[in-house]
Amino acid sequence: MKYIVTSALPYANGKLHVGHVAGAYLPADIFVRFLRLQGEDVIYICGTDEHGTPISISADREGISPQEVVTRYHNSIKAAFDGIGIEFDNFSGTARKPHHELASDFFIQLYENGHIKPKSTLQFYCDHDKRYLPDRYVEGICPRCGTEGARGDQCDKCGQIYDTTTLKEPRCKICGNKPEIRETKHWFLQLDDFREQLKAWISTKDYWKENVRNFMLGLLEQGLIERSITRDLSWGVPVPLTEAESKVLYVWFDAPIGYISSTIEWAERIGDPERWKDYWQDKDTQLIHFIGKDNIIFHALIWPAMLMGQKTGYCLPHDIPANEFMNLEGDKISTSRNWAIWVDEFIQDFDGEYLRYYIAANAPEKQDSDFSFKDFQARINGELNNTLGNLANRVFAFAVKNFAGEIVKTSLDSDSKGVLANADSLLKEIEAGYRDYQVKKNTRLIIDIARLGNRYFDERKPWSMIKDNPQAVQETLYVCANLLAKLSIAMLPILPKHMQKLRNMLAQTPLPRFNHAYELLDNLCLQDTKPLFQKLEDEQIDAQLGKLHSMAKANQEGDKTSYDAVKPAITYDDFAKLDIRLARVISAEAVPKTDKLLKLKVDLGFEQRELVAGIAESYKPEDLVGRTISMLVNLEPRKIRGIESNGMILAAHGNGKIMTLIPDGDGSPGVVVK
Ligand code: B3M
Ligand code: ZN
Repeated sequence: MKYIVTSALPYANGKLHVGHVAGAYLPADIFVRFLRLQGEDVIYICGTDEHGTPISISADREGISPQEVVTRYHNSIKAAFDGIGIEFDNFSGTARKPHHELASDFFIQLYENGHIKPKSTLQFYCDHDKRYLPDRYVEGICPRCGTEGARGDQCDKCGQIYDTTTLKEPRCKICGNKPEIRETKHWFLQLDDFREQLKAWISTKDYWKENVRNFMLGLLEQGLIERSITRDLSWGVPVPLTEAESKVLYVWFDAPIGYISSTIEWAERIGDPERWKDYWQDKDTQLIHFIGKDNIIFHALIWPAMLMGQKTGYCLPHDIPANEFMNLEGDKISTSRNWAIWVDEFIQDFDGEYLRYYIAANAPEKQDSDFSFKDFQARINGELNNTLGNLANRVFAFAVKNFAGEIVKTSLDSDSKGVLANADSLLKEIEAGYRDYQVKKNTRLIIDIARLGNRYFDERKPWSMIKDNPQAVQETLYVCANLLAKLSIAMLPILPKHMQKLRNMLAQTPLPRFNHAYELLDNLCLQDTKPLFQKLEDEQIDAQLGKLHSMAKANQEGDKTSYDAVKPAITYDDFAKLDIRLARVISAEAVPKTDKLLKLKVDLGFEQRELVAGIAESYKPEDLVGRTISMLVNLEPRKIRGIESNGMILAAHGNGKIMTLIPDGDGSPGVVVK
């Protein structure tokens, strides 16, 4: 049997946080490690999702190319995965050429089979920027709740989704002008063509998790509407049709194809370019997609339809174990509110495997779960240190002190036999649990093996027998060392690094099979024994909680600046291109119908200028008149709300306030700042 295991491709538009890890990555990594222990033929595939409007918007905002945004986050995400031992066979990215080629091919095959059709639609068009504006490029007042700053297709405040053209007072996010509504053409995937095939396919999936299966049955019941799969953007996979100039494929159309293109990249990298076909083009391959619950529709409906519509025979998803969400300290994780634990920061302060353990023990498999720092501390200390670590420490210390680390086979009394048999029946349950993605239950069962060992050790009181009955002590150590060997295999998928260390201390082979856990090790000589885990102190946990709350608070007050990623280095020549000077404000007035904008007239000594500045929330017009401020004077003119703006005021944005930068002394207008 061959397996392709995938995890949802993370957007290359932000860093990795614990919610991502809990949803799609750790459960998959654990599953893959388990399959390897079973000797299965498995590849684990992922990569970054590098298209979509948010990435182009980030790039526009920072004044860099989308590729630069993508490279920055691809590297950051990959480093975070490395730090917590998530090991893919290949980690690619969807902006790469082979992916573009395969995605175009997918489109063409569906198109030629009549499953993609064009249709006229109404869309915003900015006459100033001469372009159609995809949903997120438009901002206005929510037609449902009246909130300012609502996105083109969805309001963050009330969560409603609406037709873009119903947005009130729409503005182009690039230039601020009012866009017009124009007719344009887009291409739609005819999902209904696949209805019967999908129904038949789903009917064979009675083993799917309930959340996924019910969701799908509901959708099929409602009927399948066609889905627009093209967008007016320049960043993405160009639509491979001559009449679709300046349009790209919708990010959710090309992203899942990334699972295949990343496998192709893998095959090339291992020097066997056709090898990917052995997996993807074999109908019996078990293709398993690990995702978060918000991605179900794309993986269980649209993606299978896309695969069904290809001439190339690809395997279809065998299972889609979608997880629920992990909250944080009782609240939904939110990157915009900075309410998140970022993996790169976490692994600066803690061992990455502590995160694996806590998330595994608390996995949001059937319902949302919660990450709480106090609970994290309690579990690491209580379960890893005081239970598992304690069993290893006391057994190893005793064996080293009294028998120079030699543990030999002895005859077993009925208690000893009973303990070992109990452990084996737990192992059976654990083995079945891994097959069934039950990481949370397994974590508990493995710790139960350690509990069994501690109880047995306590009851046998080896410290009171060592003088009179060393044979009985040998037996106790033999049983406990074997329990440790068993759990070193059972826990290997969850804590690979620590269990490897434990196995080294037990002088065991690096990569066992799960089956070996049922066998007894007859003789062993302990090596280099050391404590496995470290306790987490209250101060460490308090510091994390303090940081979490202060970051969220700073964010709420508008002080995002200090947490923005530092931009890439520039040369002195780049800097020298900026002409920054002092300017004196001659007059100031509010721009009608806005809260944020002031129209200023300034004196630069050599000339006077008019410009629009977004500082009205912190300054009244009369406060500014007569002040000397600093200004970028060679920014190309821009039209803002119909007013030509010739320059930009420099101001710091922090703690919810805007603070213009003023000279420390009497500077006359026109003086250069450098
Ligand atoms: N990029 C991740 C998300 O929705 C999205 C997954 C793509 S999987 C093909 O958070
Ligand atoms: Zn515009």
